[in-house]
Amino acid sequence: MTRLSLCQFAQFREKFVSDRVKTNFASWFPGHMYKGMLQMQAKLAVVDCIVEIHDARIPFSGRNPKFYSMLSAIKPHILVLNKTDLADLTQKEKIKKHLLKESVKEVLFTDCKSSSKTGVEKILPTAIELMKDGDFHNRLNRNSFSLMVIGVPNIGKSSVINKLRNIHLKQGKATSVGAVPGITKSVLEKIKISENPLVYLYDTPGIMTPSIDSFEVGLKLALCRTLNDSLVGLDLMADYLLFWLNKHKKFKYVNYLELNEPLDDIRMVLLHIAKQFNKVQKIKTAEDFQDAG
Ligand SMILES: Nc1nc2c(ncn2[C@@H]2O[C@H](COP(=O)(O)OP(=O)(O)OP(=O)(O)O)[C@@H](O)[C@H]2O)c(=O)[nH]1
Ligand SMILES: [Mg+2]
Repeated sequence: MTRLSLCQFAQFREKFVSDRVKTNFASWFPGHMYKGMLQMQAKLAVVDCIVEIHDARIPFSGRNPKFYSMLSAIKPHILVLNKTDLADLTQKEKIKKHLLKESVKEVLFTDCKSSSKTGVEKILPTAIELMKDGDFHNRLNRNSFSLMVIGVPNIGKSSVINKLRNIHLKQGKATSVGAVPGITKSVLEKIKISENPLVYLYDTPGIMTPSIDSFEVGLKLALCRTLNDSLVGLDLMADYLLFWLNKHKKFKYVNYLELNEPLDDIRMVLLHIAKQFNKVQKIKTAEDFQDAG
């Protein structure tokens, strides 16, 4: 039987159960996030449009509800789903339709790792178009207008800003990017991203939703690296990923890890990987000690 047919017949867990279901994801709300939220609210008066960045792999999970209630309810709000290079977007139109039902006025898809078609080039024209619906003409009479980029940690906010600056001003990095959550720690001074019209942008710290009420949402956020791994535990994250891949019939991992068949027990997968990389350690059992004695 081929690997593919084994995938079709395999039986998997229907529910994800863990004895660590009480993991307190909400405990990761460091002081800089609280301070950042206050700074963002204080800047609202001078902001014309909110650009919320989120991870395209989890379009329906983990967005911070405080963003809609406190920030976007009074300003036009664009949702940018970033990291599309890592996401399955076969249902793109469906995702968009669903998200447009909320307070969001437009949904865009971006990939900051790509050097050509990134989608980032659509952000500024979309923001300008949205302003036209409001008192845009009054705004145009002003010297400049400002956008604020918001989102949960490590989602690519600073990367999008640097791309925007590169596209519209042909200038280099203006704000720091890093692979771990919590790189941007405060609302930064305005960064120029376009000359004509004159547009500035505020980068903000990633603000985690203060209460992650669902265990699975917490695990999804952790797998997208918006939470620190140490808070959740790598073994738990790996187990949930395996459960999710099997549940959604995504079996590429079988070939990738050179397994003979899909597995539902993370310990078997980890054992296989350990053997593959020769990361096994011999340990003495009680019997070995008896033999030696
Ligand atoms: N694969 C992929 N990685 C991306 C993309 N955009 C950003 N990244 C990576 O994601 C990580 C976080 O990027 P940042 O721009 O620092 O994210 P941030 O939201 O500003 O993070 P904080 O300031 O910590 O909240 C970095 O390692 C980036 O290189 C993307 O479109 N695709
Ligand atoms: Mg940042």
